[in-house]
Amino acid sequence: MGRRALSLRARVVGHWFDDGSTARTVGEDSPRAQRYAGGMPPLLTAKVRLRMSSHDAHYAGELVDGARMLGLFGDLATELLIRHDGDEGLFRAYESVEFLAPVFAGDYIEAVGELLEVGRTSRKMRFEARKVIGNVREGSLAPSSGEVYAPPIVVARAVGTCVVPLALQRPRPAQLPPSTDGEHTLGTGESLGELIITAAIVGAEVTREQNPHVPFTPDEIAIEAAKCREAGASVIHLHARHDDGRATQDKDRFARTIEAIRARTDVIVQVSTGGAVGMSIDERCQPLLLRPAPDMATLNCGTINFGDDVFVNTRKEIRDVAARIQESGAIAECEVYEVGHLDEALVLHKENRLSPPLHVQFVLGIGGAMAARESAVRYMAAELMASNVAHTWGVAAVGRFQRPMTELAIRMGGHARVGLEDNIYLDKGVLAEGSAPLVARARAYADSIGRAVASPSRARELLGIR
Ligand code: KMH
Ligand code: ZN
Repeated sequence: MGRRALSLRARVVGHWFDDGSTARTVGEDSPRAQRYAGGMPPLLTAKVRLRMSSHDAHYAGELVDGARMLGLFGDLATELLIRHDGDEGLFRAYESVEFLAPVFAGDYIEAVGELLEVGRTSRKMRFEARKVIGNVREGSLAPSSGEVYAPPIVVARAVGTCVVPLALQRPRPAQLPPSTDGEHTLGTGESLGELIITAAIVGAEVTREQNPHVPFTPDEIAIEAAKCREAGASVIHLHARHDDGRATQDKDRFARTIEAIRARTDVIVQVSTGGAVGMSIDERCQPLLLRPAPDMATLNCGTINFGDDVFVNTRKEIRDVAARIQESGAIAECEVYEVGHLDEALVLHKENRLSPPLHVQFVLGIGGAMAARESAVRYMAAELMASNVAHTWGVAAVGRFQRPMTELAIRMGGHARVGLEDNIYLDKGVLAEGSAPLVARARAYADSIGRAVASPSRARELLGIR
């Protein structure tokens, strides 16, 4: 990179993309600006590391030209597009390019690309190239002497947009058609109240073979929780795992995991009392023995076929768990896998077994239970409204239904749960790199319809957590 490259700073303002959206220079507080500035987690990442050779040197003193860094960014963009769309796509435009430090032959360059936003055909990305190792280049030292830069030296940054024509994009599952009943319409986000995003980051069933980003240890879980908080989540739905990934409801393991989360972030912690299929009620309820009690706990409101297993919650057991939740001081969230479970939740409320307001999670798409269907969500939301019970409701849909059902709930005024517990894919054939990208996408959808996202402290108020 020479003097010419160092002086190059390109900025394009008001550029139109294929999908009709505008890439603008934006206010520093907007979600878009935060995302560019590194404040929000990316949807996908790619990385290359390589050594600049004398073939790369272009200017005097073995300086490498800035275009070489742009070449790396182009390779990263291509990888991100192949991962996301199954096609190499095309680089359309750079919105900003900054060359920040010289690169010489012999330098080791690590370049990172991050997919930030996905439009109909446009893909917005951020890039950074860092020098991690270089030659010392001091006359008094041997020409072969080198050094490790800790921290690495940022040599170039850029933000740009690529396009993948619709016909070349990997086929995606059809989205739900927009509602036609006029009861809830798009574009009224401001009137829908704040959105509480719950991140289900661990689960009991999902394995690292299915998605290598599932966190197991307390630290891994806490790091992921903090990323999800940064992306817009205010509640973490929490399971615990042994180091080898086995599901556990062990009280001490939950204590260590919650302690690690608390050390990193201020999210609301909602412990699972469902655990894994086959666990006894005593085993499942161990996290409720913790003091101070967890903020929230799930209350599974009925028995279902759970894929090939049976997830047993008899009426007696449901009341037993409800009593343990009340005794602990945690706030219950009723997990509703079938329409009849909603009636059970309302009965539990009537029996004064739950601290008001009533919180209901519609769990959709479990094999053998209620499918992920818009009509089911509308029916249950309407039933809750008709009950005249103070309540909140949210949707947790599994697999490919997570995205359309999340978006449905967001535009209907409900809340939403996303994360690897329920869905391991960001898109068809594209594994999510943790739960944070799924949270970021839900938040981006809320932003797009003007619905605000609740902070943990605001979510505490909405959920009645003291
Ligand atoms: N793992 C499922 C069998 C909950 O967290 O309360 C139960 C579950 C529900 O995940
Ligand atoms: Zn769970």
